[in-house]
Amino acid sequence: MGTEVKKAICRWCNARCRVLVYVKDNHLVKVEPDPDRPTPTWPSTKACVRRVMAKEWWDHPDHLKYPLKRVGARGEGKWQRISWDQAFDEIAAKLGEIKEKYGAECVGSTLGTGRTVDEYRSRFFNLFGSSNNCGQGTICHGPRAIMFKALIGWWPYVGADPKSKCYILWGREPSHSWATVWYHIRNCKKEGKKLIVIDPRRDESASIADIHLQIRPGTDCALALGMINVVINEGLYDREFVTSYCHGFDQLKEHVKQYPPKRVSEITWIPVNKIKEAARLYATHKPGAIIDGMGVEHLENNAEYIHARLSLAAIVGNINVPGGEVLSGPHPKALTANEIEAVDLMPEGQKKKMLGSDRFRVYTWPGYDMIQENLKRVWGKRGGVFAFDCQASAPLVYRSIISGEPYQIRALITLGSNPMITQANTKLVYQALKNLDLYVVVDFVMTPSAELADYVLAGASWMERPCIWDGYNNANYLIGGERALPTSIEGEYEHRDDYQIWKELGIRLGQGKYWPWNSMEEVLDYRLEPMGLTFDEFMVKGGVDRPPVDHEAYKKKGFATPTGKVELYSTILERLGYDPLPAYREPAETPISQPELAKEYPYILITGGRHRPFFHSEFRHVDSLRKRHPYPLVQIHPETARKLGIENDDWVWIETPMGRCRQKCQYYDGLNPRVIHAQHGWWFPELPGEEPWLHGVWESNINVCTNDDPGRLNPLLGAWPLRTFLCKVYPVRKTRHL
Ligand SMILES: Nc1nc2c(c(=O)[nH]1)N[C@H]1C(S)=C(S)[C@@H](COP(=O)(O)OP(=O)(O)OC[C@H]3O[C@@H](n4cnc5c(=O)[nH]c(N)nc54)[C@H](O)[C@@H]3O)O[C@H]1N2
Ligand SMILES: Nc1nc2c(c(=O)[nH]1)N[C@H]1C(S)=C(S)[C@@H](COP(=O)(O)OP(=O)(O)OC[C@H]3O[C@@H](n4cnc5c(=O)[nH]c(N)nc54)[C@H](O)[C@@H]3O)O[C@H]1N2
Ligand code: SF4
Ligand SMILES: [Mo]
Repeated sequence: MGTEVKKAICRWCNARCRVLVYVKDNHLVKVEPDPDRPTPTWPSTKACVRRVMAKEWWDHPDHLKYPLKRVGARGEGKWQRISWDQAFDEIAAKLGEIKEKYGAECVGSTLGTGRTVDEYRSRFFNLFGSSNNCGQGTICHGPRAIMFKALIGWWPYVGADPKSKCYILWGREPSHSWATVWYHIRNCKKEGKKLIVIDPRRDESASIADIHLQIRPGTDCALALGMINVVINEGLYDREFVTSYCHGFDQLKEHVKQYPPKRVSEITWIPVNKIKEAARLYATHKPGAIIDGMGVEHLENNAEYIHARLSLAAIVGNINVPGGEVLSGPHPKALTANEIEAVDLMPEGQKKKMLGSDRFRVYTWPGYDMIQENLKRVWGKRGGVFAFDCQASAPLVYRSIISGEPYQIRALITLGSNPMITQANTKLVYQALKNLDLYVVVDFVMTPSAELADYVLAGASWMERPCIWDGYNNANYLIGGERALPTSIEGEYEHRDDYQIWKELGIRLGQGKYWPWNSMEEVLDYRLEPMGLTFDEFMVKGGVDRPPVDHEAYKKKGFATPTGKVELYSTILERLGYDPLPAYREPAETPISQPELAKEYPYILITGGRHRPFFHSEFRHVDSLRKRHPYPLVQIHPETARKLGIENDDWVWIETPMGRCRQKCQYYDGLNPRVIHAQHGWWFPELPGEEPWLHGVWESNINVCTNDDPGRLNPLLGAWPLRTFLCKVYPVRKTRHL
């Protein structure tokens, strides 16, 4: 066989570039940008160092080839190769036993940032009868997705639209996190469009912005309410849209009287005139789009911030106009991921057992049912992927494993996440994983989480599975990617794709009739059937389908909310027992809320601003990438650092009341001197895997310092904070290690 070229979609980061995978005799040669499907990712695909290292990643000795079973004690690092049949048989038997003895709810799963194919996970768990899936959706995109759906009846899967005249990057730094948006924003600036950046750091976006609001971490909700106050007081809102299409404007108007610019300035550290300037610029340069990110989703007050910022976008008239925030609805024909998740097969009684569904009612079953009913009425389909829009609250899941309260989760399956690094409060996660009866990890390499498992299964990467992508069923477009490489080659490696894994477990647990498709390609044929195409035909036609968006749809059908309007005053939140209007709350751990603690821990810690070339905890083992960024970095204002006797490049301890870890100091004057910014995602694959090392999980992993106390979780969502902690920093005494 000669060289074949497969049209795939890269899932090594969220850009999801369309790429060509060159394959010779079933083996990977290289990954190149796809010139026939270039927009909008072309520049970033071309420049991408991860794409270039594809072969190095694939051939790396750490790349798992076969399923492994633990033979020593948990965490001892002793493993035995087993067959997939043995793995599936034993795991399914154990899951069945737990279900029988304790109930299906005692089995859960952890999700990562959504680069896996989670509709099959959902299907498996819905059929199994457990809704205890938990993970990153609760703090990443999920908050915006569910709040938007509750308040406005769909989530605009916001990229960057060239028709916008003004952007707000709100807690989003695309120069590091989202190359395609960054490329686009820079072009827009050249065309004279306006840019407002709201970020405690002055990074690349802020340096080209018209206005940079250097906000005190954690106070964004107050700022959004203050901007609404200015827009209303100065009459800068869209009267027609507000009168005809918004519910609760008068209540909002009354409510924001509590947030005059002066008070908001005191809360946020932003000068009054800048708050006013930003509100005016945004309200008068239309259409405009707010592109918000993890700077705001990782806050205790995240749901309320989203509510406020959506209200701001609505009253100035930026909803559904071209270049604004556009609700596309689902793809009109193809079956969505949600339609094959089998959500309705989950028994009612089991739904209610989802951990957190009594306390965090928006992001769990009660809210899901209420919200989706409206989406179905207007769009004909539900929105989103269930596994992402409705999750158990992870901090409660880990606590249940340890305490047995309200019941004990006994088995977890981790597929596509690395909770020992990425979940808040690593010590708690560690205790929980150690306490499980069964822990299964599906991954590409031995991560610190995998080291604690009973079974580590060698997962198939995006190159080994086909896909269609529709923005987690939030967008109306489809892009397709072919399977480029076989999932196994006899004598070389044996991987399994997500579909095979969930299906094989499902079949062994009596779900056989629900898994009629033999391969992922067959499921995709089924999903594209309403378009009159097979998956192969779709790919031959280019693998992209972008139906037009009807910007006027809401005028005919109304918004998919109970009132049919944008709910500034939310009837859903009211029915769920929450404040129907968004209010600012001071985060639990700041110099204002905890002045005593601040004497010992005087600085505000923010974590996890993205850094290239890594993606969360991934790729630390890939030499060509690691050379570009060998160590974890903590950004400290030089004034602060000097006061503490810290030189640029010194190793320093970062300590919170939860714990400490060390990173290298990077002098950074783009921060307020009272704020410290530490990277996340760090472990050292080169250090031993067995305990106590676990590949250096305790060395530089900032989640040792983060706090997921249930009292701090967002009351609507159960989301945990990853930014805004009190900390101190001090030099590390020189050691031989590191
Ligand atoms: N302190 C702090 N913590 C954070 C953040 C922060 O800003 N600060 N950010 C949070 C956010 S937004 C997110 S999304 C999370 C990310 O959290 P995670 O998703 O847990 O992080 P990743 O490192 O991407 O972990 C993914 C793991 O899955 C594996 N993997 C990748 N693709 C596949 C696949 O296709 N199949 C299988 N089987 N495995 C795969 C990778 O090898 C890796 O080990 O981290 C969160 N954690
Ligand atoms: N290179 C790389 N790219 C990635 C990822 C990666 O791990 N590496 N992860 C991907 C994932 S899953 C996600 S979710 C996205 C996230 O990408 P982004 O949404 O851009 O998130 P971050 O870079 O974590 O944070 C954005 C900004 O928030 C600021 N910030 C911190 N605290 C606050 C606050 O209280 N208020 C405000 N307004 N801002 C604050 C930080 O200073 C930072 O500049 O990136 C994706 N892209
Ligand atoms: S890793 Fe590179 S090629 Fe892959 S999706 Fe991200 S930017 Fe695109
Ligand atoms: Mo994320």
